Amino acid sequence: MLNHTATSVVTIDRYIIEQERQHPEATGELSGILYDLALAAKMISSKVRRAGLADVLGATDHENVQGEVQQKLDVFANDTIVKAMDHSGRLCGMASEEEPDIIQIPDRFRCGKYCLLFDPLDGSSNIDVNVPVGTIFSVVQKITRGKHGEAEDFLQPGRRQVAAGYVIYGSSTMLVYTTGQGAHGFTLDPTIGEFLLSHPDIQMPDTGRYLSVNDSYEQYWDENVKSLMRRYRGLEGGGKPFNVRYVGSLVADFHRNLLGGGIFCYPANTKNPNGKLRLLYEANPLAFIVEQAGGLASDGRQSIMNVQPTELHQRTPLYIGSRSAVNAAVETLGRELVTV
Ligand code: P6P
Repeated sequence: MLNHTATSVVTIDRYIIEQERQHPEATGELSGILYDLALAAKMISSKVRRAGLADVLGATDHENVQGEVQQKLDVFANDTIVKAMDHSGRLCGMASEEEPDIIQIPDRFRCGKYCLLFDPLDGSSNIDVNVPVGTIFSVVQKITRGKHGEAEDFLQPGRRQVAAGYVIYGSSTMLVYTTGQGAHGFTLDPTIGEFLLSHPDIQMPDTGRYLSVNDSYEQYWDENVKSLMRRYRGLEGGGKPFNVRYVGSLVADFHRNLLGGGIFCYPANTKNPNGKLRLLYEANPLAFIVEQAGGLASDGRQSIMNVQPTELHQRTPLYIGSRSAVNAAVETLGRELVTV
C-alpha cells in the first residue's frame, strides 16, 4: 500500500502511476483510462457548477432508453465521456445508461482490450434543485476474440471488474476509485484544475450511522423488507436506531454512508420487482468500491458482484454499506416469508 497521507500533495495522475508501478506486468492502458475519466470529470464538473447560470437547465425534448426525460446535462455528460474515451485505443466499446446499445469505437480509431460501462450523470433529476449528482463507472477486460466489444464482454459479473469509481459533484467535486488496491478519494482543486489525494485508503465504519431508503414504497414491500426496516429503525431486534438520511441521489447517499458508516437500500417492491438501480453501471462499481473499503453489497440474497448479468440495463435490488448492516439484510430477507 502506498504510504501517502492526506497531508501530502499528491495528484491523481501521480497516484495512478504509483499504483501501476506495483504491477510490473501493467501496460499502462488501465492507467490511461483513469486519466481520461478524470479529465471528463473535470469537464462535467465545470458544466454542473454553472448549471444554474447557463442554458443547460431544464430537460431536453428527448427521452433516454429508460424512458426518462433527459436533462441537458445528462446529454452533455454522456457525450463528454464518449468523446474523452473513444479515441484512446484502450477501449473496445462502451455502455451508457443514456444509450440503448453498446457504443462502438469508430473505425477511424484503434480498439483496445477494455470495456467501459457508466452512468454519466446519476440523480440528474436533482440538478435543477442543486442537489449533488454523480458519475459512476466500471471497467472490465474484453473476453471475446473480435476487435469490437460484444454483449458477452459487457455482461460480466462484478467480480470481473478491474477498476470502478464515481465522481460526486457536491459541495466539492470528488473522484473515488479502486483498481482492487483499496478505495481512494481525490478532491478537485478548481483553482489549479487538479484532483488531489484527500481520502487515501478509505475504510468504511463497520457499524452504520445512516439508513438511506425511500420508505414511500413501504406499502409495496414484502413483510421481510418491512421487518428489516423496523430493525434498522430500532423498532425490532433491539439494535440502536440508524439516522435516516435520503437525498434521492445514489452517489450522494452512497458517499455519505461510505465515509460515515451506514446502509443504502433500494429493495424490490411490487412496482419494481427487480428494484430500480442498474446492476452493471451503478450497483457493481459501487459494490467494488464498498468491498475495498471493508463494506458489503448484496441484492438481498447474494453478493451483488456474483450476479451473472443477462441484459445491459438490468435492474437489481441493492443493499450496500457497512458489513453488519448488510449482513442483517441478508439474514432478514433470507427468512421464509411470513405469510399473513
Ligand atoms: P427514488 C435517481 O433518479 C436514482 O436513479 C438514484 O440516483 C437514486 O438513488 C434513486 O434513483 C432514487 O429513486 O425512487 O427514491 O426517487
